[in-house]
Parts: sequence; structure tokens; C-alpha cells
Amino acid sequence: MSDKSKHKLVKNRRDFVKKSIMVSVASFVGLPVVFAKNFPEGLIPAGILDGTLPPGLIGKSDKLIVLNDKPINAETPAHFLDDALTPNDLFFVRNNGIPPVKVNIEKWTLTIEGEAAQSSKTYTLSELKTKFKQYSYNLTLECGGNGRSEFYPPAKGNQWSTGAVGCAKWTGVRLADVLKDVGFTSKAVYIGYYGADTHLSGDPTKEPISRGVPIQKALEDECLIAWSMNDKDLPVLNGYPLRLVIGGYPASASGKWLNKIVIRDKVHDGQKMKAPAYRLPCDPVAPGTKVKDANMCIIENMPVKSLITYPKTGAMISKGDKVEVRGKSWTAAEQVDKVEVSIDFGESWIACKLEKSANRYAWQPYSVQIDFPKKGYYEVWARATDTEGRKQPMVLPGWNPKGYLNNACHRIAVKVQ
Ligand SMILES: Nc1nc2c(c(=O)[nH]1)N[C@H]1C(S)=C(S)[C@@H](COP(=O)(O)O)O[C@H]1N2
Ligand SMILES: [Mo]
Repeated sequence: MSDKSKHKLVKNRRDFVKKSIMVSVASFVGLPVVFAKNFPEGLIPAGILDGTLPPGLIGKSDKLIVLNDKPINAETPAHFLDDALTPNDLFFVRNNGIPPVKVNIEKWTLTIEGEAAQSSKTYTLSELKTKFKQYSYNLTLECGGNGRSEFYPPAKGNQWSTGAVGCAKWTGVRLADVLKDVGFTSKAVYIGYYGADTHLSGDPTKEPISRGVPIQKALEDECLIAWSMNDKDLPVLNGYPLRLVIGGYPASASGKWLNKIVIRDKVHDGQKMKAPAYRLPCDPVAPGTKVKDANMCIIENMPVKSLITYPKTGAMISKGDKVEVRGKSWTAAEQVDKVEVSIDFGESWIACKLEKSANRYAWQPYSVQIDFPKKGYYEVWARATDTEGRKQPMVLPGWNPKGYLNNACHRIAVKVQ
């Protein structure tokens, strides 16, 4: 890309962000911003600052790539996922609706109820914090649609590249402890969540999203009701003041702005549980096939995957310099077992040093020193294998109508000169 066209892109993106902010202000007050074109770039509208307007991208780094502003969806470029844990301001945002505008943490409550609950209980935040033992886990969250942009024929929805993933230290109470405190019958098969965000249409009777997980999954140690991310309050856009964090599952199971959990006697049927949302064809199909809703199955465990976080595409390397290639790998299995990289388009693979995960569902850093034999163009490919022997495919895995679960090998391009 020439410098000139690059500049153009950056400028368009800035214009886009500015326009997006103006659009959110306008949609919130239900009136146009009359002199929007004069609003200074980078300034936060005063209506947002005083808390009467939706938060926009407050609390988020401008290094994120904004895919959509209504609702807000933004991803993290691979080379900004190089930290051991993803900093809060760099953590991706995937919203289906409009985040709650004013959160009063004194009044925030979480209610547990449902057909298979023994009773109905409501907890304030301070009750949750004092009544139950607190736990911290490093958990990777990845949107089921991460990598969607590569599918062909294309799938509708946010065109995520590689950045709808991050791993943070989450602190809260175990979902299992709270469910057990309420009590549930032998009929319990699923839990579902509800959050305080509102539907894009503005219709208060509609939920933007209400998904869930099988009860066995909900009872795992690593499933948290969390209020803290990397030892700070959750960012507004990541669910402040309370969210579920369900490692190993599509991040759509990790309900944000959490205020209710239902214990169901059947598979939860909340918004975006029904086909085709977050479902794959039960049997593989040829690209472009129309699949009946009845033949679409709920996504449970996420596949094994990895990213190269250093260097980034475009890096210039001097001939003779050893380069440390490094990245992150994750799986819903016990651990990632090995990560290998290739610089010859997959003919040979070099084993990387791989760290054990801090706990299940935490991503695992890997690194390896690479010698590039000659001057020229190279691609570095990375491939992870987990303890269940599952390996990332080199190219796109099974096409599916909604473009989920692309765990193809990540590759970057470098020049050696
Ligand atoms: N209440 C609520 N919870 C939600 C969502 C949402 O729109 N509303 N989006 C889900 C989806 S699809 C994903 S991928 C994750 C994204 O979490 P993050 O925005 O904190 O990265 O939140 C999930 N939880
Ligand atoms: Mo998602």
C-alpha cells in the first residue's frame, strides 16, 4: 500500500469514528446534531461526559478497530495482543444491543430463578462479594464469529478479522456456588442469562441477547460471575458492573451487565439461542449450502487456536538477525500441547517453547527464535495442537452459513533484507 493510500485509510477511519459518535448522540436524544460537521475531532461530546448519553468507546484504546458503531463492535489487532494478559482498554468489544447508560452499583442486583430453581433469590453486589468465596482465573474469551471475514461465500455479520479474542484475569464468585446457594432440581439442564443492555430497536420488551450453557458447564470451577478484570472494575463496554465469564465456550455465553440468571428445565430459548444464531450445521456442508434450522446445532466448546503477536505483518528484518516469533494459543481442552511455526509455507515446522496455562481456559504464550536463511519475503505460520490431539487447519475449516469458528492458522508476512 502506498503511503498516500494508507493516509487516506487512516483519515477515513477517523471520519468514521467521528461520524459514529455523532450518530450515537443523535440516536440517543432522538434529534440530529445540527452542526455535527463542525464537532472537533477527538473531543468527547459533553452529553456523554456527564453520563446522560451512551458511553461510546469510553475506556477503550483508539488502537482497537471499530467494525460497527450501532451496536459497538471493535477488535484488537494481533500485535496488540502481545501482553501476557490483555489490558482492559485493548480488550475487544462485541455488543448486540445498547449498553446500560447509568449504572448504580448500590442498587445493582442479580436474581436467580427459573423452572428448575428451588427458590428465587436476589443478591446485591455487596452480598455476592461477602457471602461467597472469591476466585480469580485467567480466562480467554473469543467471539464465535472471530475470523468470519475469511469465509467464502461471505457470511453476514461483523466481519471480524483475528481480533475478537483476549485473555484477562477475572475475579468474582463461582457461578456454581451461587446456583447451589439458590438450589436447583434434578430437572435442571441449562442456565440462561439476562443483562441490562437494551434492544437496538428501542423496544423495551425485546432482549438484545440472552444465551446460556448446559448446567454441567455452568458448574465448572472456572465459570465466574465476575466484577473485576485485571484487578480493576470491568470496563463499561465489557459488562460493568457484573458479567458471566465462561471459558472455553463462545464468548456469547459470557453475559454482560448481568442482572438475571434462569435455571431452565430445557435448553434455554432466549434471544440468539435459536437457529441459526451461534450454531453450526450438525453435519458439514459444502460452501454456500442453505441449511435448515433443524439441522443447525448449538456451538459448545471452542476449537484450538493461536495467534502470532510478534512480529507483525510488514516487519523488516536484517539478514543474520535472529528474530523471536511469539504469540498466544488457547483451547477448550485441558491445555495446548504444542505450537509450531513454519517459514516455508508448511513444508517443515519448528517447535516453539510453550508455557503451561495458568489454569484451564487461559491462553498460553509461546515463543521461538527464528533464523531466516536468505534475503526475501517470508510468511510465518503458526499452528497449535491441544491435549486432545486437535490441530488447527492450515486454511479455512468447514464453511458454515454464519461464519463461525474459523481457527485456521494465523500467518504474517515479513521481509528479510
Ligand atoms: N448482555 C450482553 N452480554 C453479551 C453480549 C451482549 O451483547 N449483551 N455479547 C456477547 C457476545 S456475542 C460476546 S462475543 C461477548 C463479548 O464480550 P466483550 O465485549 O467483553 O469482549 O459478550 C457476550 N455477552
Ligand atoms: Mo460473539
